[in-house]
Amino acid sequence: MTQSTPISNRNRLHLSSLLEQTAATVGKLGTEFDHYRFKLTELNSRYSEGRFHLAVLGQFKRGKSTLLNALIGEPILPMGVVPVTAAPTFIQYAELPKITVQYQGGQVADEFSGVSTEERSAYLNKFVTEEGNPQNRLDVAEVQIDLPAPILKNGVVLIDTPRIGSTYRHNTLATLNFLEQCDSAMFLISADPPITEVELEFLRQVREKIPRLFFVMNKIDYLDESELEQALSFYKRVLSEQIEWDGEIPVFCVSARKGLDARTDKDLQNWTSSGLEQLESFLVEFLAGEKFNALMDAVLRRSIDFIDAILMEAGIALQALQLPSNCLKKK
Ligand SMILES: Nc1nc2c(ncn2[C@@H]2O[C@H](COP(=O)(O)OP(=O)(O)O)[C@@H](O)[C@H]2O)c(=O)[nH]1
Ligand SMILES: [Mg+2]
Repeated sequence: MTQSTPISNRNRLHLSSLLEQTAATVGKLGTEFDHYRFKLTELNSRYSEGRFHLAVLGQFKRGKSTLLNALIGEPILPMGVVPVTAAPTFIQYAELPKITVQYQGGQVADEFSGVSTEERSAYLNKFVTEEGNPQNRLDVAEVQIDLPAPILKNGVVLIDTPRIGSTYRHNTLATLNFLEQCDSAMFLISADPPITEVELEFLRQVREKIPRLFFVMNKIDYLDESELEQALSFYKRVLSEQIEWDGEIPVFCVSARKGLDARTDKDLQNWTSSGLEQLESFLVEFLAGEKFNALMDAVLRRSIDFIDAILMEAGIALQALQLPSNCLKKK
C-alpha cells in the first residue's frame, strides 16, 4: 500500500456537500429511488464522522472471531461456534461498553451493557449463534458492539462477518450489500488447510468490491518453520496468479489463538511471537496515516457505483416513458 497525498479539509467538506446535493437530487426522482438516497445519505454521514469500515473476511472456522477478540483485547465474540446468519457485527469505540442488536425491518433495537466481558459475551451468544438463535428466529439484521478498546480509538470500525464467504454461492444479495459497506478488509485464511477453490472464488469477488485489502494466514502454530515458509510461498504464488496485484503481496502470519491467550495473560513475548504485535502495529500505522485517504477513496468509489446504477435505472424509466402508449401495451 502506498502513501498518498493528504486530503485538505476543504476537499473533504466539498465531497460531503456533493454527496448531500446528489442525495437531494435523487430524492426528486421518485420513491423507487429512495434506497439509493438512503445509501448515499448513510455513506455521507459515515464519511463526515470518519468511521472507517475494516472487515475480517474468510470462510467459517478460519479464526476471524478469535483474531478480532485478540485485537480488541477481550474475548467477547463467540468462537468455534456455528454462526447463525450473514448478520455482521460492527465493533466501534465508546467509553462505555454496550451491545445493540438491530432487527430486520427496522424494529426497535435491544441494548445491553453488562458488567463484565463474560456477561456481554453470553448476551451476544443469544443472538449470533445457531445455538442461541436457531435459524435466526429472532430476525437479527446486525449487531453493534461499543468498546473502549485502544485499537478502535481513531474511528476504525472492525467488522466480524459470520457466514459471509462461507457458502459456495457467494454472489448473494446479502454478501454484495455487505461488501459494499467495507472500505478495507483483512482476508483470513488458515495455514492448515491451504487456500481452497471456494476461498479463491470469494476472494475474486472481494477484490472487485473492496479497495484496500491485505492478507492474514492464521493458525501458524500448526506448522514448523520450514512448513510455514512453504505454505507462505505457496499462498503468495496462488495469490499472484489469481488476482491482479502491483508489487509485494502483504501477508501477515499469525496465531490468533496464541495472541488471544497472550493478551489475556499480558504475556508480551507470546504476543510478539503470535505475529499479532506486527499486525497490530501495521493496523495502527495504516489507520493513523492513511485512514482519511482510504475512506475518501472508498466513498468516492461507492458513490460512483451508486450514481452509475441510478443513471442506468433512470435511463430505462425514461425510455419506457418515451415509448408510444400502443407500443408499451404490446410490450
Ligand atoms: N490452532 C489454532 N486454532 C485457532 C486459531 N485461531 C482460531 N482457532 C480455532 O479455530 C476455531 C474457529 O475459530 P473462530 O474464531 O470461531 O473462527 P471463525 O468462524 O472464522 O470466526 C476455534 O476453535 C478456534 O479456537 C489459531 O491461531 N490456532
Ligand atoms: Mg466467527
